Amino acid sequence: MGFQLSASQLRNYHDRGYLCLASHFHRDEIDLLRSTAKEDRELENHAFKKSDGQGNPVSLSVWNHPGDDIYGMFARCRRVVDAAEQILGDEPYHYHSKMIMKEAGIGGAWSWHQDYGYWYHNGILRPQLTSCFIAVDAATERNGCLQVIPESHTMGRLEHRRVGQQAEVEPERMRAVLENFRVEHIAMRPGDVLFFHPNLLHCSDANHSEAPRWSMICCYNARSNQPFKESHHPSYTPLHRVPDSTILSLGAKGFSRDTSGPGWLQKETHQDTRTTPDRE
Ligand SMILES: O=C(O)CCC(=O)C(=O)O
Repeated sequence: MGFQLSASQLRNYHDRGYLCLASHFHRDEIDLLRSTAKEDRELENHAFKKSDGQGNPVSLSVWNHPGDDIYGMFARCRRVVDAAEQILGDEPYHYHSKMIMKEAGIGGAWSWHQDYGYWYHNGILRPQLTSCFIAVDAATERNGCLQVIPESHTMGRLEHRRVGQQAEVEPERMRAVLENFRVEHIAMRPGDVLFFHPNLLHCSDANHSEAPRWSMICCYNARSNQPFKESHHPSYTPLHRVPDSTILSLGAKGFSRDTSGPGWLQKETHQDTRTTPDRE
């Protein structure tokens, strides 16, 4: 194994439902991802907007398979995949990645939710997945950093309902959670990462600042937890890990125009499962 979390880091993840790793990516690596992504017309062409129910759009691109581009190097590098393997206690496979483009002044909010609130509907039996949130831009309270409720993953999967074009935890329960648990704002510098459990409650505010807040989130499922039915995200597909050094040696390679592509998700597909109440 090329990268190892310490026993106390793993314990923190399992106890609190998340783990922050400061400067997990070096400055030149994250600068390369940022400059490539912000110039990448394919990434932009596949972006779709969802209303946040508060008057602002949430803009994101979602793809299923990591390729040989810079995004694939981040999603396949040992610093991420080996950590995911330790967290899951099983071989991880790539479930999907997304770029969240929370633009200055307009980027929308995300309501309180658990990712397993909707992945459950994709035929996944156990919450044995993990997400790696990579700060591409700095994330602060002002530009809508992620907020989490430590230990909320121990509540199990909660009921969700539709708000705008998103899913959120049913309000009566969410009010009780907020009265009894502490909210933590996860301020991050570019290159910091946050691994989090699929039942961890999280949300983020709209971006009312002048600073964009882009982030890339890579999600992994355990091989033994592959879905029992087909959905818009893949079942087990071997993940070819790359050495960390390939990020810089590859350079500024964005998405290609290849017709097969990385398995882009369309707005309709993504909305279907995430926001339709009777499928939540
Ligand atoms: O980027 C954010 O602020 C939240 C993203 C999120 O919650 C999600 O993709 O499930």
